[in-house]
Amino acid sequence: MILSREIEWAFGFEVYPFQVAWCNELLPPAFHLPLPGPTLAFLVLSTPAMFDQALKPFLQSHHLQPLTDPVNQCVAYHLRRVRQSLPELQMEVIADYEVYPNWCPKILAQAAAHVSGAAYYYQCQDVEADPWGTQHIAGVCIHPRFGGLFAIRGVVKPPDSGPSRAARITLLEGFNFHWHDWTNRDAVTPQERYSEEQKTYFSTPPAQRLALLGLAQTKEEPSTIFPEFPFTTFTKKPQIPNSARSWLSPSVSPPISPGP
Ligand code: B12
Repeated sequence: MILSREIEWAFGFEVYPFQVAWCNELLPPAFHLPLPGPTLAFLVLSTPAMFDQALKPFLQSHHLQPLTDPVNQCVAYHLRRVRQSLPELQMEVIADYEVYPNWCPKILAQAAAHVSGAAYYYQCQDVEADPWGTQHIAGVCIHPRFGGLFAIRGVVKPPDSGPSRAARITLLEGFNFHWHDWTNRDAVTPQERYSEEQKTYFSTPPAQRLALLGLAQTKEEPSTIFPEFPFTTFTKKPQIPNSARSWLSPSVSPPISPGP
């Protein structure tokens, strides 16, 4: 996941996907995330490493600018940086401290952490015959690796609208009717592409792929269960002819070919 790669490994954050409905189904409407149930959202939390990996460099690089709330400004800076580096995702962020005018939090961070699997939210209802009576007991999230040493920073969500109807039709028709020309694989600009060689391999019917690789084989009866994927058994030791040696030999790199 691009979002994780951008902020997790180098800066001490973790990112967990969840479906909005998982959270909203547990909450009264006042606390619902303002998104359709099927929307995919991401919970972002900071780990102990964030202090050294993100906050300290942030403080050093921003020493000339006014800092009123360093940690929140640092988190906002990193999420803004990710958003700018991935403009096509049009990400929106709801921070843990954001509230509506009536002071209701915009996200219930602990419930979102629980449903995303980031942390387990222990509440008084998890204690059988709880001993607190009417006293208010706040719940607490426990992270499987960091215990209580983490903080939930917010929820990242895609735009409410999503791709247009026309774009969805193009995508689905591309996959169903034009999959062989590979263009539908570029629905999002890929960061890495299949080489022409790899495309040739995956464009070849499975039954002919071993031959493409130059692996000698003798076909026995094809499977009648999946006739389009005939089952073959090796009866000879595979041999590598010259044509395939450059594909299979670790000492020879495959030729670099430009993307489509
Ligand atoms: C308001 C708030 C406070 C208030 C009130 C605290 C309270 N819990 O009542 C004050 C200012 C006192 C406070 C203090 C602290 N807070 Co505070 N606070 C928040 C905040 C902004 C909102 C919490 C809230 O209002 N919840 C509303 C109540 C009603 O929600 P609820 O109790 O979870 O009830 C819902 C669930 O039960 C749900 N539900 C029902 N059934 C089910 C079933 C399941 C399975 C699930 C998942 C849910 C669910 O429905 C209920 C709603 O109807 C959150 C951040 C956020 N955006 O969520 C941080 C947050 C809870 N606080 C946090 C922390 C760390 C603290 C402090 C330790 C800070 C400090 N260093 O002093 C102290 C601890 C004091 C304490 N004992 O709570 C962390 C908790 C982290 C964790 N590990 O759980 C949070 C998540 C902030 C963060 N960024 O990480 N806090």
